Amino acid sequence: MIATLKCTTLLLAVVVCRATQDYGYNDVEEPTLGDSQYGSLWPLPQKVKMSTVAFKLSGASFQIVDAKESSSGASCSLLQNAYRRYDEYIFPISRMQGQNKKKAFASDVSELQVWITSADSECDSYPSVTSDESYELSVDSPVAVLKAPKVWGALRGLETFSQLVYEDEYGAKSINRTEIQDFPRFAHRGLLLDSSRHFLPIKVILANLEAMAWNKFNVFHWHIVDDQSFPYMSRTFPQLSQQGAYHPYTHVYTPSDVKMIIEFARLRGIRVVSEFDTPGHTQSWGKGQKDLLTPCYSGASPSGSFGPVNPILNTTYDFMAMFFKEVSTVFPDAYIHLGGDEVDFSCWKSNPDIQKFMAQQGFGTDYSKLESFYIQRLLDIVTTTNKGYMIWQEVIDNGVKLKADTLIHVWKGNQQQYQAEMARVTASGYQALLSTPWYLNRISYGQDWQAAYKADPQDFNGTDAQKKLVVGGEACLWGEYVDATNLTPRLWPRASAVGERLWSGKEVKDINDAYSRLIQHRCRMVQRGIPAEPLFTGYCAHEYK
Ligand code: CP6
Repeated sequence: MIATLKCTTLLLAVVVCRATQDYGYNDVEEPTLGDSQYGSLWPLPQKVKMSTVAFKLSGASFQIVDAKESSSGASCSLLQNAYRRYDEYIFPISRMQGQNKKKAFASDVSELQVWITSADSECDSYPSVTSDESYELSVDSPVAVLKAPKVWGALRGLETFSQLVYEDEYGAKSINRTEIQDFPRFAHRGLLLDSSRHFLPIKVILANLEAMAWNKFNVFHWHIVDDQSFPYMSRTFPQLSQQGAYHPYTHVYTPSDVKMIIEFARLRGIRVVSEFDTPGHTQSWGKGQKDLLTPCYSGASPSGSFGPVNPILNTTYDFMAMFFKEVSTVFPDAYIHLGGDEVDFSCWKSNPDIQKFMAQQGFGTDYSKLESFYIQRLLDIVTTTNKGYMIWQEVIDNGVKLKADTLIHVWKGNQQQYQAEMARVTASGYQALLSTPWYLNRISYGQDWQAAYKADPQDFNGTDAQKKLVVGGEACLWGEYVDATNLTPRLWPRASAVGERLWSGKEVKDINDAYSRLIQHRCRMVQRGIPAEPLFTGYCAHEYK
C-alpha cells in the first residue's frame, strides 16, 4: 500500500497534512486541496469582491451597532440578540477573558453598522417564503456597513461578516476589504428532522437550528409524529401523546416547548413547518384516538392490527378538523406539511366495510381513489384554516386535484426518476421542492457530501416557466437510526453541501474550491460548539471540546 503525505497551506496560515492511500473502496475521490480565493465563506455569496488589503479587528474596540439611518433600532430584540450572538462568534468568550483583552489594540474596523433600509423591518414578524433575505456588505476602514431591506437579510449578512473574520496563529483577528451583494437562489431551503422514530431533546433541536442559520437554511421541516411515537402534546387531544409518545412526560413537546422552538427559529430567520403525516404513518395516533385507524381483517374477522386512517367514517373528518384547527394556531407558518406518502393499501383491502364503501363510491378496486378521497377531504379541511399545504409526491402521482399554490415535495427514485418527476410536477403548474438526492440519513464510506453538492433541483427537462416553479429543496435526516447521540455529526457538514446548492448561484459548482471552503467552514462549526464530522483526514486549529 502506497502512502504519500500531502501538505497544503490554507488561507488562515494553518498547515493541513493528510496521508493519502488508495484502498480502492472509496467511490468518491478526495478533491484537490488548495486555497479558495473566497477564504472560508459558506455558502458562497452571489457576488464577492475581496481585496488583499487586511484590517485588524480587536474585541475590545469593535462593535456591531444599528446604523443611525436604520429603520430598526434598539427596540428590535431580534437584531440586538443577533449582534450579541455574532459578537461572541467573532470574539469567543474564552479569549475575551484571557490575556488578549488586556493587550487590546485599536481596530482598523471599529464598527459594523447594520442598516435596515425599508420602512417596515419585519422585526416582529415571522419569516415566510416571500421574505426578503438579500443584503449588501461593505467592509472598509474605519467602518463596515451591512445594508438590508429587512431583518432577514441582516441576519444572513451578519453570518457572512462573521465568516470573513480570520485569525493568525496568535489569535489576532483580521478581515479583508470586501464588497458583497447577496441573495438566495431559492426561497425554500429546508432541513427535515424526525422526532418520532427517536425523541429529539429540545437542546438538540435548538443546536441544529443554530447550525442551520450558519448555513443559511431557512425552513425547519419538523416531521414531528409518525408510526413509532406521537411526542406532540395536543391541547385538544391530550391522550394522543399520553398514549402515543414513547413516554408521556419525558418524551413529549409541550405547548411551551413548541413555542420556544418556533421563537428560537424566528430569531434566526427560520420558519418552522410542521408535518402531521396522514393517512399512512399513523400507528401512534391510534393509541390515543379510538376508531381513527382502519381495523385490518384476517379472513372474516378483525386481526387486531390497524392500518392507515379510516377514510370512510365521518368521525375521522371531525377529528381531523379539530386537530388541524389546533395545529394551525400553534404553528404560525403559512404552510403545513400534510404528508400523504407511502400509504399501504393491504389493510384497507382486507376490511369488508371499506370494500363496501369502495363499491358504493364506484372506486372499483382502485385503492388510490380511496386515498385521493381521503386526501381531498383533508385538504378541504386544512384550506378552511387559511393555511397553504405541502405534500409528498405520491398525492399528485395518484391524481388528487390541489390548490394552485400547493408545494409538491419530491422524494422518490433515482436521478432519472426524480428529474422526470420534477418535470411532471412543474408541467402541471405546481410548485416543487426536491429532496431525493438529499437523504442524509443514508451514509456511505467516503465523501458523500459531493453527490449532494452536485445535485441541482433545476436540472430537468423543462421550460423556464417550469424552472421558476422550483422553490427549493430540503435535506432530510430520517430518524430510524438517529437520535441525540449521532444526529449532529451525521448532519453536518453534509447538510452544508445542500445549503450551498440552495443559496449560491447555479454556476457555483467547483468541487475543489468547495472542498477548501467546506473544510474551514466545518472547523468553524466545531469551534462554535457543534460536533460536525470531518470531511477527511486533517485537524482544526480549534478542535471540538
Ligand atoms: N418516513 C416517512 C420515512 C420515509 C418517508 N416517510 C422514508 C422513506 C425512504 C427512506 C427514508 C425515509 N422514514 N413518513 C418517505 C417520505 Cl430511504
